[in-house]
Amino acid sequence: AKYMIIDGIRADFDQEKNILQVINSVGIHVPTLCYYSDLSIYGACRMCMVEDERGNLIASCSTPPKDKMVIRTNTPRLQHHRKMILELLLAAHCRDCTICEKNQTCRLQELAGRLGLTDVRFPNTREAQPVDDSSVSIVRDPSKCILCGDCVRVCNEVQHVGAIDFANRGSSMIVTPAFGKKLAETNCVNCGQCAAVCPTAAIKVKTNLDKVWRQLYDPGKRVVVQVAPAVRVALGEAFGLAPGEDSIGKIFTAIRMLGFDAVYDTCVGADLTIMEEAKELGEKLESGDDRFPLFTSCCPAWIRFAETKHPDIMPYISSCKSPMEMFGAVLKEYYKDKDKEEGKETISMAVMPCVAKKMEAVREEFIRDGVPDIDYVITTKELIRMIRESGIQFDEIDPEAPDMPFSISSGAGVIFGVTGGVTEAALRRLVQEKSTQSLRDIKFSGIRGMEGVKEAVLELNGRTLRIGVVSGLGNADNLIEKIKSGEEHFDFVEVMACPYGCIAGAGQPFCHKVDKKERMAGMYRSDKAAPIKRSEENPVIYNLYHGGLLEGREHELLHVHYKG
Ligand code: HC0
Ligand code: SF4
Repeated sequence: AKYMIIDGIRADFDQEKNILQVINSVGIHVPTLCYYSDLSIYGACRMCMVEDERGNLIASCSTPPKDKMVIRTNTPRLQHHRKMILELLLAAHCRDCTICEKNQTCRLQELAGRLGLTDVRFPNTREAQPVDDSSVSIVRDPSKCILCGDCVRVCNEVQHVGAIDFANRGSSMIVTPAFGKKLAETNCVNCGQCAAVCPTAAIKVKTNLDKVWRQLYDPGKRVVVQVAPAVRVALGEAFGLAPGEDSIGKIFTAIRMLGFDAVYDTCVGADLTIMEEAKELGEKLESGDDRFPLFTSCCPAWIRFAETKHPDIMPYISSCKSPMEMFGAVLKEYYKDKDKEEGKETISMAVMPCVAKKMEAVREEFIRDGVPDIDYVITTKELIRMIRESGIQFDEIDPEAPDMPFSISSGAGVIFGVTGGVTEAALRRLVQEKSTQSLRDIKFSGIRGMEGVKEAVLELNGRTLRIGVVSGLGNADNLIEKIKSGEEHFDFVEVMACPYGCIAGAGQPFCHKVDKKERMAGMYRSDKAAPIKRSEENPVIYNLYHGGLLEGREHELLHVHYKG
């Protein structure tokens, strides 16, 4: 085996792409700011320097390991070097840490603490920069940017959007949309992945917590809230639970303690989506029109991406609203008469792992008679802030159930939150043979797993179905090009804008790939524990369609025609 000697410790290596990964494997975490293992290596921050036998300084993130290499990670020179870089960065950085949203989660702040910095010996070189809050999802504050470039790379390489880039040279270099535009004037799809990788608060998620608190304290308002599938496996991380541990019951309890009037699970909306989307797929397969597949429609960043980059495929995107919007419409209808009787106004909120949902909620297509079906979207992280602020001890509270009459959802609804989940849920609905074996066949067809592109061929009701599952818009972009060129052919394609799906949405607490894997496993565990596996077996859904408020109103309440 190949090996390196790191601070006197022998470290075997094999597939590791760079020295940094080998160092990690022996339990040493070299400080880094611009290294994010899912992206290409940029090597901008020079923080991860190590020293070789001859005293050369090497950037460990961008140097491949060599057999029998000897390096040291902690020497007087390295210590001096790291402190100096950090001081230079801090000299050019706004230092209002105590009132910064990233306080205690900022990686720059963390490093300053870790290296014991107590002084910055350089004059402040920061130029005041205007804040860009034009987007409904994202706020850019260039005065907090350390030019690590992670946002630029995620937007270009992973998402194929390219809404932001470096501009200018030398000391006036900044990250900005082209031609000094505001973010809202670009083709940004509001996926928030730039904010998810930003180590500081230079790109952050826009918050509307002030307004949410005001609604909660207003006696004239009935504030109801739905919680998205993927929130359950990530929120607990902020309170010491392991990634992937399902804390949905505690989340319901905490939400009630915060003063919300009713709490629901978006998985009910997902069950509704499956009813409509599976029907649409069935009809499409019948029709014989198979030039393009049916694309899923539940991810709003994907919809934006299709509108801006592939408008010609819009007719092939499912007409189903997302689960959040379906459920939002149902809830507004459900409370209509009650509101009149009680002289109240129902405010419909959603807790989402996603920041594009903030944009979806304000789209004109989801505003009926001047009233939006979803009034406010907050992220998992914003709910964490509310819980912290109110002093609720999340680890100590007991789990509760969601409110009647929408208190039951299926396992199919839960797995919407991982890549491949929507497809699996739809197939469970479509397959005629409702057996444990058919559940298993679908599970092992190739649609599960962490890969950004998955393809599956499945026998369904006597015909062969070709399925594509992609997460990350760059993967979607490549797949669409292949479909257009005739190189690939599918009947159904699921797209989620965030790599791995909603579990890794930009509204979730920051985590690395290993933890995302845990979150994914947690979603499948929750499905396994669910007494109902298929959307059509959910009695709540049955009641809504049969003599319930959806009867004859499916088209109006559950479908959408995007105006582009
Ligand atoms: Fe998702 Fe959804 S699964 S997009 O990833 O479809 O945000 O969790 O809520 O709407 O259900 C996000 C997660 C949702 C929606 C659902 C879908
Ligand atoms: Fe790019 Fe997504 Fe950030 Fe918009 S939100 S700038 S599309 S990474």
